Amino acid sequence: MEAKDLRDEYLFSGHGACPGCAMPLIGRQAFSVLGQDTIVIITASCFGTIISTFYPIAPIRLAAYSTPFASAGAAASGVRAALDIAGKKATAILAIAGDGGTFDIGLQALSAAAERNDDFIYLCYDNEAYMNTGIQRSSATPWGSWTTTTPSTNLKDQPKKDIVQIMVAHRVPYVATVSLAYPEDFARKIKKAKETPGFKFIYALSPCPVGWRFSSELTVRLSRLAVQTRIFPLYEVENGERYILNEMPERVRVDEYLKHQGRYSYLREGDRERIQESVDRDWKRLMREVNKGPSI
Ligand SMILES: Cc1ncc(C[n+]2csc(CCOP(=O)(O)OP(=O)(O)O)c2C)c(N)n1
Ligand SMILES: [Mg+2]
Repeated sequence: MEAKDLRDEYLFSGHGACPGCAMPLIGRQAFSVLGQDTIVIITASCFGTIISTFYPIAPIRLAAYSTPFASAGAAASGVRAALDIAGKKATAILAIAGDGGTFDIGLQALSAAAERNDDFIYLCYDNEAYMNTGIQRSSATPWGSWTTTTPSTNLKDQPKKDIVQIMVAHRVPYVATVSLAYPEDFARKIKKAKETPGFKFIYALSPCPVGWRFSSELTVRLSRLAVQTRIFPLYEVENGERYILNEMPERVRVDEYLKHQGRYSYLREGDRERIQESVDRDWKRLMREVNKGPSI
């Protein structure tokens, strides 16, 4: 494979992410598609603490703006308004937040920006817990999973919040799921988001070896297994109604994904079947939307 031109790279080594962390790879991929004329908005999170504010090192070669935990959506809206007044409409804005900063504390600022259809890309990398502060459960943590606040005696007993449906319900121009294991699909969606005016929500699963308790060389494999098991389907939704499936997964059993992760090692008898049934139900619901087509 031809070596990549370093002029297309905007995230370099020198940051403090753990070995096998998906998050810097997700950021790097998005940055390289968006290019130099981009401002990155970053909240408190592993991305914020370990990559963008790792004083005195600055591994991101783009203008970056750090904002408090709850406010990625509001900060990006403000930067957009300022750039528009300055006549810089072509400058892309990428807000990056984790699942805690998106599903939980940042939800109102995100919803408000989506409702206004403000012109920027919001990228949520979902490692399914508050990792930066020590693996606390979030509303993105899956049912049956271990975290430090859902110990083995009291595993998470609520289903994961469906953030994609929440964003689709805002009827924004573009919502898409992306995976590290499908880099061409990922790059195409970032490019499409850049070219689509208005609000765009990009949602990436971000395997975390420390919090999920798996061996650090398995990051891309788990990203792929999440798609193949239908736990994390790859799809796009245009204007809140047109669903497009990008990858038809072969339906690998969910256990192939669960078995590599220590956070699932406390599952009880029947729990794996319960997870499989829930994934099958969600998949059917998604297929109904995909097959419906846009309502005219
Ligand atoms: C208002 C507020 N509450 C709590 C914190 C502490 N804090 C910093 S990062 C973080 C976890 C972020 O979780 P998530 O958004 O999922 O990103 P991750 O750390 O998993 O990458 C928390 C709770 C904070 N910075 N501000
Ligand atoms: Mg998180």
